[in-house]
Amino acid sequence: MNPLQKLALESVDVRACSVPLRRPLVAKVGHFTEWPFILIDVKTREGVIGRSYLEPYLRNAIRYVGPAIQDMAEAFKGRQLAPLDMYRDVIGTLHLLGRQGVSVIAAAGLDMAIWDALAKAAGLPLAEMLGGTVGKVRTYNTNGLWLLPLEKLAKEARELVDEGNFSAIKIRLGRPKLADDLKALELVRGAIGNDIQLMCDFNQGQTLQEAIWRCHALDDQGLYWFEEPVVFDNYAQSAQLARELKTPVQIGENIYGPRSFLEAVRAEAADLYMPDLMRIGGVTGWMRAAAIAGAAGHPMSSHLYPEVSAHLLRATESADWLEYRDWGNPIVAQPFQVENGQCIVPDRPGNGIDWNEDAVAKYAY
Ligand code: SMN
Ligand code: MG
Repeated sequence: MNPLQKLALESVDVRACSVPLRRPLVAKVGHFTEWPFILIDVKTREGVIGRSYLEPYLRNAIRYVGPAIQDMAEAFKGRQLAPLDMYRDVIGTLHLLGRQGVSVIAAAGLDMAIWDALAKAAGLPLAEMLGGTVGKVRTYNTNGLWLLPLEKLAKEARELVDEGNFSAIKIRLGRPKLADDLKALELVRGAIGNDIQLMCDFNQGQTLQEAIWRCHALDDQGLYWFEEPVVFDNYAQSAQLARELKTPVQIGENIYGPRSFLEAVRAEAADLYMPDLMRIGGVTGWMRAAAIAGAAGHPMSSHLYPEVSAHLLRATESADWLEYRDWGNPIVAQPFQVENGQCIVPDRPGNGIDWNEDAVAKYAY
């Protein structure tokens, strides 16, 4: 198409499906045997379709996120597709909906799909549209090592490394007994050796008292980072841990929007940050957070959303690690490839997401 042609928003299709998990998730945030997705197709008058998905954790989220997306799209019907304008108008003026929660989630989904449409219309991969290049992004495997019975850990740890010749994997910690966390680490290290980086995630499952006690006890285990040791929005507590501990503290997946992100950085709540596209506000929210993290000198990793996050990490000043999870692979037509622990950002226009419609129909609800 003519690259100078502008796009106008026509309508949005929002669908839900839920994909069975190869390895059920067992974490402090919940137990999941399947993973719900909200699929978004932004249709333009010019015929270009922008695609994105959300991972809302809860099956029922479609009931409230779906209408919020439709309402926002309705407000933009016929207008020029422009994510910054959309973000300003939606986040900035829909005061009743606020700058957190469902409104940001809905805006984020729409934002990612709009950026996809624009990049497609320009004939550029999203990374290039943002001024970067396509290429490789280092990635760690997060596809397992949940709060499982200890005897299952060694085999699964080895599998996780071998699935993509990964150089880093993540384990969830915070078992009732500290001795069991230590045993878990011993078993995993025994299976993968000392050359693989091992991130760990507490999923906010500790009080400050427990976190001080447990994280100090784990501080010499060579863990690559301590993720969300305490509730995510108590920046003062998180900052205390980041100051006290040798192991870097990582937070970010629950932070809503760049303004809250700036508050976390100002509070020195963590050493490392890993925004989640659904909560940080899509591509627009990510790029604003990335400017803050880059200027403040904090490495920035991603949370879920491997396809869009991979493009963004190619355009992020302090880009660190992509979190790789394959739970969405069945519903995307061309899942991203991982080679030697590196994700390959595909050299095709847009964010690279297209639906495997047969699978979407199979898992629709
Ligand atoms: C996580 C992600 C998705 C579901 C549960 C837990 C985890 C992560 O916090 O960082 O991968
Ligand atoms: Mg986490």
